[in-house]
Amino acid sequence: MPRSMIELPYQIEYLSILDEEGKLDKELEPDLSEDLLLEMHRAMLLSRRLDERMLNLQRQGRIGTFAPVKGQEASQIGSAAALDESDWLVQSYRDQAAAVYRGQSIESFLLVYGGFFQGNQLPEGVHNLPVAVPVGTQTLHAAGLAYAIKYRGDESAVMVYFGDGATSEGDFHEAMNFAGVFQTPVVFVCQNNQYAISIPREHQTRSKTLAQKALAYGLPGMQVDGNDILAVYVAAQEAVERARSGEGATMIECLTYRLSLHTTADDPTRYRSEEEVEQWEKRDPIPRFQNYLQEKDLLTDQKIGDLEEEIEEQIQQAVDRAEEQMKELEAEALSMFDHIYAEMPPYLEEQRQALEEVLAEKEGA
Ligand SMILES: Cc1ncc(C[n+]2csc(CCOP(=O)(O)OP(=O)(O)O)c2C)c(N)n1
Repeated sequence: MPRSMIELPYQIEYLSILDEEGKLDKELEPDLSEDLLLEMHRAMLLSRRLDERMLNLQRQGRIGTFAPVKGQEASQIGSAAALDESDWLVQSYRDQAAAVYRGQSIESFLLVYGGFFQGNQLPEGVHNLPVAVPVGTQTLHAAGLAYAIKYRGDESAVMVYFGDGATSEGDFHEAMNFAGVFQTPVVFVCQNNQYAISIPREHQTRSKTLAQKALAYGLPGMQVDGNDILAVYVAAQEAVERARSGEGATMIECLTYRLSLHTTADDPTRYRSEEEVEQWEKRDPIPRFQNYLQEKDLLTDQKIGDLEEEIEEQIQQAVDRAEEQMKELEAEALSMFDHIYAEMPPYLEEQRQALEEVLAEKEGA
């Protein structure tokens, strides 16, 4: 029989636990502690307010370009919450919600986006990799890191974030293939926020889902409502368990939406409609989770108000500390030329000299 069908044993499971109003599917509700639920809620709110504050700072010229998380908080916090401290988080440029949840300071991000590489020096014990900006490259870092963990016989998992656009990059496919072949403990979390800058998801692939890309590499793939933090948590928890118990990698596609700008250099009104944004605003992950927590009597309007004040204060203190540090680090600005080339090319030598003169002038002023 030269022509016959090969049966493929896989399907893509879709998971949603909280609907758009935050109403619960009781049968699927995970058994999470009150502390964890409130911690996740706080982290989402902190990220939302940090986005707003950073946008103001950028517009005032106090930091440079950055990528807001707004809309994707559930995808990031729900997945990061399934990790232990000893696990690793491999982040890209829109993942500060998860990175801060994992113990990275707010100041470190303000420094990085203020142009100070020192922000990328992560504290001992925080198992996050620094932000990777080249799209998709971090998937390979994660595959390699997970290979090292397996090689050493450790039991940690690695979680890596990337967008829908990154699935069009060769790096993503190499990383998935490597993870499949070597059964490395990686959780690939695709935050499908529907756009790669102005390119809609439909123009990235003809595949019905992004999760099904996993099947070609012999990995399980799952699609979840990425604005439903409970669904994201459950999927991530299962994938992390699989990784830790030696069963290898998983890909999770979180269906979500970037409610804000691609970066502060972007104008999304040029490529997407107001109606579309409004549709997704109705699925905003934060009010949805708040409704659920209020239904469970874990949260009241009063408590949310108190939390808002506490978060505002926390962010203000971080901004003050970061701006103080920026002033001090300006004096060391020449160090940006160190550790790049053994022999500096002439054009950089010129730039270094020019900066040296500017700094000397400032010093004398
Ligand atoms: C290798 C590479 N090519 C192009 C860019 C420019 N670029 C920055 S973000 C981006 C879109 C990425 O979209 P996606 O992976 O969906 O992530 P999102 O920004 O939506 O979170 C592009 C093309 C880059 N940073 N790296």
